[in-house]
Amino acid sequence: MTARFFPSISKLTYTGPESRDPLAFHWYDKDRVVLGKRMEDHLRFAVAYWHSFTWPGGDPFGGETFLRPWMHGTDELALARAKADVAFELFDILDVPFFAFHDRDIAPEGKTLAESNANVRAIADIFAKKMETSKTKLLWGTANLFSNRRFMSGAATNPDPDVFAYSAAQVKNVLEVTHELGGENYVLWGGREGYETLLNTDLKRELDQMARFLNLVVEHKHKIGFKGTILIEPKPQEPTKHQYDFDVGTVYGLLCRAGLEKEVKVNIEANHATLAGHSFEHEIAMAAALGIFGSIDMNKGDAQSGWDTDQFPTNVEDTALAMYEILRAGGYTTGGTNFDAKVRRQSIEPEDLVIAHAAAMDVCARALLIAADMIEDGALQKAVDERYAGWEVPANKAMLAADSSLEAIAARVAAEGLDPQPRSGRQERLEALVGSYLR
Ligand SMILES: [Mn+2]
Repeated sequence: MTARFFPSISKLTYTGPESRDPLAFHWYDKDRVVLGKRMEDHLRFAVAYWHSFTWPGGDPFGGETFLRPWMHGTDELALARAKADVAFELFDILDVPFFAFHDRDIAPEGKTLAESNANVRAIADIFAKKMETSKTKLLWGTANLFSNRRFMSGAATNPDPDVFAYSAAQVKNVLEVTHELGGENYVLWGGREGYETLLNTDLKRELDQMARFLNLVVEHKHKIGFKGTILIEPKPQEPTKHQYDFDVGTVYGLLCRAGLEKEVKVNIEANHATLAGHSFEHEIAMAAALGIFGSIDMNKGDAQSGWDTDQFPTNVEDTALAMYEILRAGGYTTGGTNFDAKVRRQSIEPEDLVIAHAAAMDVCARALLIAADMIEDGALQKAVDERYAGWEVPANKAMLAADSSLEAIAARVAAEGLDPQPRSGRQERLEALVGSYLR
């Protein structure tokens, strides 16, 4: 194959909102300062290796449509090297600061785990060399503990202890590779950490296995001096019928049970949030409230489909509400905006990959500007502050203090003759206010 997969496309630049060139940015102006920070530093975009370079365009009714040249040949490592060339070519065209990968995305599985791990290291060495001259850094690495049939009953939660051991050894390798590449996070997605039927499942035992596995990962992180964040990516189901990392609230419960609520954060995916029956902004706000907000996978589902369609974001209002919650949470620390999204199966041209990312970056940038307006104007926050203003009164604050009691509160209600009067939640007024920032 040729060295360049996108021969006619050069690095995209900001041309302003008036231009209609699909191979340019109209809102993403990386050096523009928003709330005291460059747009690029706010958004911290990442390209996902899996969807962009490894997924062949199949669906349950038909196979490959993309026919990527690096997916056809006999020398698997040579193909993996060619794929790495294409990946860094796209990173450069998009001018993105980050990328993210699973071990199996970047290198072929060998006959043994040792061979597989060596393949991952070989490609990681190529990444390291490329990263010396590329601006693109590693947002996170992760181990694929779900594709191979050995993981069909789970990884850490498998009834077979040999699979637990195999998974631990695989994670050790990818965590170390992520550390060596300067990765800012390490992600655990438990796609098969769950069950199909309770009839064959010891739920408590599996939760105990999962808790110990998480602790093993955190202990090793500290042992090797990895300063990045360990992230869990919640998802309610698909592939398993029920997943233990159902949503942010459930993950927080798992973390508390494992004693890791101060060690591990969440990587929240928009489509996973909606599959769990939540809005994306709900999951972000919940994670922030619980002190475990880490990073996001920015994609969306299809409103008419009940599965994970992993589409690039196109809805500015929805994205603005998510960005508003990210800004309210103080923005990212080690996290970023990872496009865990894929082009549609019929979008077979190389150009489609570039345009999908560029348009999504624009949606996020525009959403960031709107969210920044909401923050700067302060009217939304003011309405919330006013709604809870009663809690600033010392006698009311005292009810939440450790020395309060039902007796004392009841005595005060009697003494003051309290008779609470309902007040409007003003939802439509606030929704109209949100609409005003979209103008
Ligand atoms: Mn994801």
